[in-house]
Amino acid sequence: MSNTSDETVEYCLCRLELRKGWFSCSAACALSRKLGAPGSTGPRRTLWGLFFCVSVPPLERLHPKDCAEIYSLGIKENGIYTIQPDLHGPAKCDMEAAGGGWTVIQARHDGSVDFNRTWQEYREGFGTLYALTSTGQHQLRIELEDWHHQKREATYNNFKVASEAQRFRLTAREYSGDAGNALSYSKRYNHDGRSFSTSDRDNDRYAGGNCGQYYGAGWWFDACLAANLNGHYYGGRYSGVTNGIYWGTWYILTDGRTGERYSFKQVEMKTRPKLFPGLS
Ligand SMILES: [Ca+2]
Repeated sequence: MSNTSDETVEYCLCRLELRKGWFSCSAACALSRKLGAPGSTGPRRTLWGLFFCVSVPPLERLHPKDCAEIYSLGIKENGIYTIQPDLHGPAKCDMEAAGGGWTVIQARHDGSVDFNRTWQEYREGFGTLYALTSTGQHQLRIELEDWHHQKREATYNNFKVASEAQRFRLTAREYSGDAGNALSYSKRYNHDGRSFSTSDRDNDRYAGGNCGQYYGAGWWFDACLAANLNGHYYGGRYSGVTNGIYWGTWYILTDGRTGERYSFKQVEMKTRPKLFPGLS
């Protein structure tokens, strides 16, 4: 196979607009090529979504490695794209926030997905997360929204998720933002540098039990938490164990009268390379 520098290949990317379920992007692209002339560049709207066909030099991979690479190819529309490594389905790309190029790695918009999963279930997604952040330096952006349309964010300029051999240890340093640094709240409540724990795998620093089991979530528990974005999805206020979607530096207060706590309406966690070319 020749691989000269002036050779280009067509790269077919698609933004999926179907609301229900995942859709195979590569299958849609193949079908689109079969049915119509693929020669055009730029967005093409079809029955299945919006397609972008761009000509680029041959890549080492079949697909872009993350949303930042898609952005650097000139595709700057929010959407769901195929990336490699795949996140067990296409990835959601945020091409707008703080310069764009973000690969969404976790999202809570309703209670439809249960985050109280086993170690075995989490490891599948974490393999991808490790691959996304293992080479080069990466940023983490966390966006929180409450039930009154208030939004805040936390950005970590040094973000990494380690391999399974290192129990998917979290690195989240160099904070900036307006939501507060709940991942490094105090010496005892410090999620930075912690291993991941699930209800069936206790890697936390709480000697008296398993935080993952107590709070019913997989998370980088310490002893136990100042933040937990994988907590139970509540419709706002709740009482009892602090097992909701929690960010202790924003809405840390418990209502003294009712004992109620606050859970968030929406959360997104996203990552991109620190040296992102889209940043001016
Ligand atoms: Ca423990």
